[in-house]
Amino acid sequence: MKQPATTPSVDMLIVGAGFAGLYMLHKARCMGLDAMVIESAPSVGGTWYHNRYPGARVDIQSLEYSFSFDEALQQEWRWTERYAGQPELLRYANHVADRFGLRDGIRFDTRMRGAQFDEAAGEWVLQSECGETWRTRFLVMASGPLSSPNRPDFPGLGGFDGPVFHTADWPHEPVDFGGQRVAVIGTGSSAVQTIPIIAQQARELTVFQRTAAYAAPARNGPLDPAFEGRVKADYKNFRARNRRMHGGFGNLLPPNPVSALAVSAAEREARFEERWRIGGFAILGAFNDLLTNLQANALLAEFVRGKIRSTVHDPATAALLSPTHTIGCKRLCVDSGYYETFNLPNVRLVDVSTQPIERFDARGLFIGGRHHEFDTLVLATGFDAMTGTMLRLDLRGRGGLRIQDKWQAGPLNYLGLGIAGFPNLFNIAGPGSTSAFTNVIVAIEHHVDWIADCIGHMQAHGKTLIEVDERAEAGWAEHVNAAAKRTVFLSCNSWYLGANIPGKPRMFMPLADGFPRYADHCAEVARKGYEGFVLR
Ligand code: N01
Repeated sequence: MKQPATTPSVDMLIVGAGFAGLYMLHKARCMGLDAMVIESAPSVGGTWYHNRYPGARVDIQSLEYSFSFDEALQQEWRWTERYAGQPELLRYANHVADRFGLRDGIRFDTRMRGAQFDEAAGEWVLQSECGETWRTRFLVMASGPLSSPNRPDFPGLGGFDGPVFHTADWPHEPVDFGGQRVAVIGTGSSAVQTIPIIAQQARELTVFQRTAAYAAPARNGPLDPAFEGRVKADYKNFRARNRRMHGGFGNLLPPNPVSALAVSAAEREARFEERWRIGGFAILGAFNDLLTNLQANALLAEFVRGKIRSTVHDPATAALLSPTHTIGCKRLCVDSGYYETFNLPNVRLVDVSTQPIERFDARGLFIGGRHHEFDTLVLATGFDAMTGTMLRLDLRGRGGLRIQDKWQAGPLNYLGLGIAGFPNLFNIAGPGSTSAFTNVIVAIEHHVDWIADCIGHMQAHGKTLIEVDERAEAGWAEHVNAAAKRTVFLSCNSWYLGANIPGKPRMFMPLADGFPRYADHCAEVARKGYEGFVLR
């Protein structure tokens, strides 16, 4: 393709048109910046564009998992269900794009190949996969913490004759499983949501499980208009109260401030039951030490195993479905009929924890020498989370520093927002912030607002460059690690640790310190003139 004589230049280039990219673009425009987004997909929505597998649904209530930055938007949008499904979330993303006139600032079907920092000009030079180039002063990575699907390297998979789908890269045409023998690999959140739906359609469904999942019932249903009215009558304060909650949601049902170890067995059971009936993540707040004390955690784990035993008719299947790791250590799944699905006559569970999947052939796969035959394969094998997308790029900072070298031992950063050696680059909802432990829209709004304030501060003080100080970055890595150590999160292999990807360095990536403390910390940094950053 012929290149224009001069490289187009903008004030801010944003990568990704999911919720983070949309709000960043809106905010940048409100500040008078010349901003644009590049997006690899043909439309907006990010996560909710790609993860369109049957059953995909949010696991935080929609009245909470939605933008708060515009009062008219939050009043006019009507969710139909307590937990919106993927099609409704995608409609919402499109509504936001249209309502704020954002589409003309987004280059669709444009995938970033890399970007290098031009020290002389103090600008980033970004290339697309198709060879287009832009210059920008600020580069904002809004590319999502869960946007690089993990496709395990199963021997022989390429020779499998049937269709292969990944939950995170689902086709746009409807997939008909009718009359099919379907295999699902994986039992994380995506699998837990899609298995009950696929089981209704398929002739046979075989689920290959490496680690059993803890799932709490969503208790999804139509959104109660009276409840919606109450929330919307005081939406501003409702949102503000959520921002003071550990996970950025759930202010109507705060965690019980009592230890699980301080009450009688009967009292404990009653509190667990109460929250199990409410559904979703409520159960994790039944006591204040379920995610920080292994003994307390074990009591909740046993409660959920009891629910599995009383739901699943076949004792051997119930035993296999019963997790043995700490609960919440991998993100708790929120389900609609997951365990019940294993009572259906057409559904089979196969353990691959002791004997892994050996290889595929044209008609199925082998485990321990035994052949399992099926027509269609669904990979629900998750993501190369938090760093996967950035590490696939040719991203080079000051002095040609490659992001792959910078993050060789793990994703060093400060506040999750900036990286030493990568000036004027901001990351949204990535490692080092509470992103994965927060209602992610709350995290996104916080990050975007912080970035906008920071740029406003730079403009007001005649600064053009901001860069993380390496000492602040080292201190932050210790801070993230120390926060994880105060929890149960280091006690199992999760994507939070990078443990789901062979060869990935183990470093606890999200900050487990709670959103309010994190937000206060970021505010304090700003108040002190962006302490820990160097401004020039
Ligand atoms: O991915 P996962 P996910 N052989 O990594 C298994 C968000 N999300 O897409 O646990 C056999 O959780 C793997 O086994 P193991 C949410 O934050 C939210 O389900 O590594 N099995 C696991 O069972 C979530 O946490 C929603 O032993 C293999 C599964 O594949 C995050 O996205 C919905 C394997 C992967 O589970 C990721 O969820 C969906 C192998 N080689 C997702 N490799 C909501 O509800 C992997 N597995 C909003």
